[in-house]
Parts: sequence; structure tokens; C-alpha cells
Amino acid sequence: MASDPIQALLGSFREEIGRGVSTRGEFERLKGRFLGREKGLVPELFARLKTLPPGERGAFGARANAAKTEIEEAVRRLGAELERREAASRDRAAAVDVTLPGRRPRRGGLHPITVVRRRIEDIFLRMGYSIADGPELENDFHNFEALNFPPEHPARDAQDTLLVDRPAASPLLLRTHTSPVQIREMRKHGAPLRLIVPGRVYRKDEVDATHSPVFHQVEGLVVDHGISMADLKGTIAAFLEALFGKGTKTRFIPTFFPFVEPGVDVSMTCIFCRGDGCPKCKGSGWIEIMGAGMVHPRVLQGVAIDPEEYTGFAFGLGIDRVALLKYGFPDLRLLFEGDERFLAQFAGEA
Ligand code: FA5
Repeated sequence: MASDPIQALLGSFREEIGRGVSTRGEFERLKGRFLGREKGLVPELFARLKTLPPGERGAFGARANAAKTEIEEAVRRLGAELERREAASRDRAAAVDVTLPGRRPRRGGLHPITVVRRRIEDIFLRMGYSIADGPELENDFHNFEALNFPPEHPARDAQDTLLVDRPAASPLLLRTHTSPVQIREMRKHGAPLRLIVPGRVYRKDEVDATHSPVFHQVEGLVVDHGISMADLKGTIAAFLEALFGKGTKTRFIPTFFPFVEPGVDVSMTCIFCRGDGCPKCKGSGWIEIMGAGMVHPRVLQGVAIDPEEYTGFAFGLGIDRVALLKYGFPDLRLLFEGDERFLAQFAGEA
């Protein structure tokens, strides 16, 4: 009975499960095709019953029922098997595989400003300097007056000041440089002195590639018997060679700061062209790196140190610009934006 629809149905079902049912999708398709309520092949078989002559209905119905039972039973078994396999694979995914390599925890690194500050501190500590600290919220007296900035003097405008309050005694401001710590240290300890002051300073400067309203300086101060400009020059030359490498030359050009006399702008050999002249140094072969000079006698007098007995030198450099030169990146803003891709490059530095 090749055309027997029950045999044909069972044959096609057995063939399909013989091919294997391994995914949930394959299983659902098989189940729908044979047992689906709307268009399933088994319900269709029972719909045929009504079309048969009454005499044949009994035997056909019995065989159709047997086929339906076989198919339902096989589908149930397949479903249970699939369920078991899915559960096993869920367990495997959830289990800890102790043979896998561990996940390396991400390590933080030092900020480039910290790296450079520590490097500068190391160099001066080795030269016998100590490290001093002072408040970022200063008063006009320490930031300007005691440093020989006369009231209303235009030199104050060169360091655009962020005023905080104007009490009667001395206006409060965010220090514009680390030089006020010179005054605090000389008043506290007198002479002799040999110290550096790393710290944060503030100016009402427009932000650009080389200016930030918050930046960092290192102040240096030496007061002792017989300190001369030659000591300043030797110290700065040794420092810049230690920081930027052997062969780095130093040049002094006279300039004005109210708290030193004479005052100088310090330049060093351009690190980009090693002195040949390039766009970075505007063809000069030199790059300006800090301000310095001999402590003004009036400043010493103001802190009760006798300028006839003691002399001193001082210098101040910007850490951020040193970082920019040392690592050769083009824009100061990179230091303050907190972009991990930039900062991670310095993670190995110490
Ligand atoms: C001073 O602040 C003096 N106190 C330095 C000094 C100390 C001179 C002791 C003599 C004796 P000046 O304003 O030039 O000087 O600033 C010093 C350094 O700070 C500059 O060379 C520069 O590297 C850095 N600097 C100045 N303004 C900014 C800024 N807006 N952003 C980043 N760095 C700056």
C-alpha cells in the first residue's frame, strides 16, 4: 500500500528524525510540521477520517491513533533530550574553568606631571636641597608685596591673578607662582637655606597649547654666605643636564622680576634640533625654560636676613612645560584631560 497516507506519514517522520535533530530550531520545526494544531500533518490525517466511507473509518482511525502516539512519543523524547543538552551547556558556561589563564588586573600609573616632579626632586635632593611646601590660597603680602612688587605696579599684571577675597589686611588670592614660599621659608628658618618648592599655581590665563590656568612650578632658593651668579649658573647647568641629558647647554638672558636683581630668563639647547635651529625653537636653537636671578636685597631685608652678610639665588620653572619638552607631546591640555590612552603611555615611568 504505497499510497497509504498513514504509512507515508510515518515513513517521512522516521526519515526526519533519522537525519538527526540537534538544535532547538530543528526540533521546533519538526514538531510544528507533524503535530502543529493548524497545519500539522497528524491533525490533517484525522481530518481525512470524515472523507472516508463509514466502513473504513474504524480501521483507519485506529491506525492513525497508533501513528499519532508514535510520533508524539518520539517528539517528547527528542524534546527531553534537547532540554538535557541545553542544561548541560548552561552549566558548562557557568562553571569556573580553573585551567584558563587569569585576568590581569589593570594597574594604574603615575601622572606625567608626578613623574617629572619626582625626577626634579631627585636631582635636587642629591644636590643637598630639602623640599618645602606652602599654601595655594595665599595673600597679597606673600605673593606680591614681600617679593618687592610695589602696589599697583604693572609687574602684577604679568601674572593675571585670581582674587578670592578682599579682607582689610591683605587680599586673598590663588598664588600665581611658588615664589611666596621663599618668603614663608626665610621668615620661618632664616639663613642659610637650600630648598625647592614644587607646587600648583593659578593664573587667569587663556587656555592654549602652552598655557593652562592651573599649572605647576618648582621654585628653588639658596641663601648662604658668598652665593654668586656663578653658583646659580652652575646649579642650573647641572640640573638641566641631569634632566635633559649630557650636552644640554644653558644660556642666561637679562630680564626683570621684582624679587631678583639681576634677573634672567634661562634657555637651554633646543631638545628637538639639539641647537641647529628648527620650527619649535623658531630657528634660534634655544628654548626658554625658566626664570631666575639673585635674590633682591630688599627681599632679604624684608625677612630680616642681612644682605651684607648673606646673598642668594632663586629660580622658578614650569613642570608642565618641562613634561611637554621631555616627552615631546604638542599640547599642555593633554595633561589635564584625563584621557587614559594618553596617560597610559607614562604608566611604566617612575
Ligand atoms: C615666575 O613665575 C617667577 N616666579 C619665576 C622666578 C622664580 C623667577 C624665582 C626668578 C626667581 P614666570 O611668570 O615666567 O615666572 O613663570 C615661570 C614658568 O612658569 C614659565 O617659564 C613657564 O614655564 C611656566 N608658566 C607660566 N605661565 C604658564 C601657564 N599659563 N601654563 C603653564 N606654564 C606656565
